[in-house]
Amino acid sequence: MTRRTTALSAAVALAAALALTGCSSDDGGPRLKVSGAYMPQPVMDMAGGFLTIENTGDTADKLTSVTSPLSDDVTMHETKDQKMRAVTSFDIPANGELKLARGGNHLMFMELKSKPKQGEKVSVELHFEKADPITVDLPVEAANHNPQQH
Ligand SMILES: [Cu+2]
Repeated sequence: MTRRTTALSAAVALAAALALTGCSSDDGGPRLKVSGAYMPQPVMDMAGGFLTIENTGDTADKLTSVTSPLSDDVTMHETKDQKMRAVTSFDIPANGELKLARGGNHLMFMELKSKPKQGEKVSVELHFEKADPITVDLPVEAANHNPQQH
């Protein structure tokens, strides 16, 4: 009885330890960090989203989907020859970054449930092939905001 209880509590402790370390990838997996996120204030019932995902891990990952309370229809777009095209994923290279910026890759929010104004925040959950999902708040900036021009 005592022995069994000990084994059980050891298993519970181990499970708790695993849960604690579950998000930080010391196992050589992708290590992702999001920066520079923003959404230009939407002028119609659609909006774009921009951010950079840095991967300091030795394993490549992919951004596979994006969800948000603002829209049930969030897609990933690339821009080629000034035309937007939906893609099923974006590559996040090992020891590299995925950059979503005006004129290039971006997130596309359709049929907005509300129209966020400058100064507000839009919550977005990023889903990856390997890494755990990351939730980020996109600050809403002026409609013509472009950090690259600063
Ligand atoms: Cu687009």
